[in-house]
Amino acid sequence: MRKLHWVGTITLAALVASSSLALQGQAPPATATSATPTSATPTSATPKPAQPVKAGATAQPAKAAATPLGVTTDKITVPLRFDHYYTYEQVGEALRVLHAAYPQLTTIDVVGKSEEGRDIWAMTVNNPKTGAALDKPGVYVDGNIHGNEIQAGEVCLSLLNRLLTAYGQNDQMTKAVDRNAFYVIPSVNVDGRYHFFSDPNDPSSNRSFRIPKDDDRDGLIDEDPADDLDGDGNICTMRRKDPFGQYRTDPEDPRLMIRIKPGEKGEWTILGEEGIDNDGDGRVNEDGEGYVDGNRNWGINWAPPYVQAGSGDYPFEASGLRAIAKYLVDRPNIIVVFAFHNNGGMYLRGPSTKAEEPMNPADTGVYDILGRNVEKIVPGYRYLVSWKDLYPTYGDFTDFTDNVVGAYSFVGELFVTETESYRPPPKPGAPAQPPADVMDMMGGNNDRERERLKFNDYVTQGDLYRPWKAFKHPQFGEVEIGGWVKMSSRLPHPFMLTDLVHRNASAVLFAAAQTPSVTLDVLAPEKVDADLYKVRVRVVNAGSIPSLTYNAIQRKIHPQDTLEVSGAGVKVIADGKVSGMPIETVAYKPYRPEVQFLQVPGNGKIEFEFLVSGKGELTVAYQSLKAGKATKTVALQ
Ligand SMILES: [Ca+2]
Ligand SMILES: [Ca+2]
Ligand SMILES: [Ca+2]
Ligand SMILES: [Ca+2]
Ligand SMILES: [Zn+2]
Repeated sequence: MRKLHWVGTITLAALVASSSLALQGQAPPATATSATPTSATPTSATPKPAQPVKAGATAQPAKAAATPLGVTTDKITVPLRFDHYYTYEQVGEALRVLHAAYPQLTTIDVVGKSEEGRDIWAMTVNNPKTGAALDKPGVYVDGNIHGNEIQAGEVCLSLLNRLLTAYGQNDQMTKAVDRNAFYVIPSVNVDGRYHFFSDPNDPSSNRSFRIPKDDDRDGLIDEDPADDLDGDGNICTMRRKDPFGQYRTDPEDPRLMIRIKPGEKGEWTILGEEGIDNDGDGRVNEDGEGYVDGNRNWGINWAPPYVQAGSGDYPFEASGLRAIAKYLVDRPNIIVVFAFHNNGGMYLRGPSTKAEEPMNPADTGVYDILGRNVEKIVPGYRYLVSWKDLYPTYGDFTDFTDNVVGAYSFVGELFVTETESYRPPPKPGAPAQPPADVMDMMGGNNDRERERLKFNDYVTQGDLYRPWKAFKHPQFGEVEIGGWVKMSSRLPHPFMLTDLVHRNASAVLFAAAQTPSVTLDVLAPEKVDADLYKVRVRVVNAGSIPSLTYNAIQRKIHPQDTLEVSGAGVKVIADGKVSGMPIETVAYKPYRPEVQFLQVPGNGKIEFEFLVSGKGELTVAYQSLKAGKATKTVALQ
């Protein structure tokens, strides 16, 4: 999710618990110093401020947390498996084993370093035998800019795994590897990925880049994160028996609570997320890790934190984002971008703010081709417009890739909790309902929660939910701790992961297949006079995506494609673009007739007529930043 902690699992309890605690962090475990497989010493680690802890407010020493659900210690081998999640180190290992298996088709780059000194890896898939990567339409895919949104990384790995393991076996994959350059960064927020696995978390915490911020403006930095009091590796919810509380036990499922109506007797007070008041300021868990949101910190259309929380003190404050920005502008062939997040089942396109409307309608048409097909590739996911259908955002990634990289850009919000359980189809004629999660948030009824608990009980055999358990809290006394575990709610249970990653990687593969595929036709020169020839050149694009976005042309982001006619014994007298049907006209170009500037529309063509004098060989060369090159030679005789 891009902004709200719109947890699919939101219970009323969790909603209340998190509403005042939008920016959560974790207590760093004693062993949380970063260890990277390739760099022994974190170079630019930001020192963690001392945690001021008042006497009597020490969290219970957490016992070693169990391995998170879906994490394996098995050796990573090719083909990659997607019945488990990959820790930060395992993402690196997965890239290394893919590279070892397909050294001729892959390269691994360290794009940059994170705040804690971890490597940010990119894998390029390109077949050098069919040309240099920069000469092919580039497809960029990343994930996990939000530290907790880990399955985005598995989608990236799944894409790589599919392209490589099916190369030479499956015609579409062979064509994709031969025709496109794929640039894949499975984890953008590498510190976030590391800490999500290693630290206690809830499904929505640990999103931030590791840039300490004083969220509550008390002069201390990250001084009061959530605390894993029972040491189970999860940050759950705390509640206390209270006859004056605002909640009572849900009679249909005693694990759930219902807000009391006026006149009803209360039974529970919800104390919020698991933790203590570390700094003794009377508030619990009010200043956790960060908060700098990587998807609000890009150097375009940026707004400061008083406009939009988490945007950082200045654009590109996060070192990883600076590195990735450079990586992208160094690869101007990129024309398609997918950035994966969780959750909600959405493919969002820009613009990110209303002020950027209207989008060029020709670009909208291209997005519609991609988006409407992606909806069919990933059932239940919706193709939406970012600012209008969700909310406006400033300084976000796809605004950067739309307007600086000149790429058709999507945010993929992975996973819909509704896929976990069966819902009867609506009765014919019944009014359309918002998604069940939204209904629960609005209406505070527990229907959806009960469904999810059944899924937990009968399909995951209890993996996803911790039943309430008594705990002696140093500040609140007798409390209970329970609720959804960190590997729930926004992440599919591992048994559902294979399907999710394959379908969403297929969305990328569909878009890749639509990238411009430009060919040149030089029709036979027509002799119009002694030594004077009419040469008709047709540039055809078999992809749905044009050779340059209309936005890029409008904003002059990139040079347009060129079509150049040359030859030792020839001189171009005039040339012009052919238009009009059925009667054609040629609009002659006043200067430098030997070169034309153009864009080749998707599923379309563009034609030029050159008037050439002389004899001998004539070469027509097409060159595009994003659609590659093509050359044809004809003889004038
Ligand atoms: Ca603070
Ligand atoms: Ca816990
Ligand atoms: Ca506090
Ligand atoms: Ca705390
Ligand atoms: Zn996100």
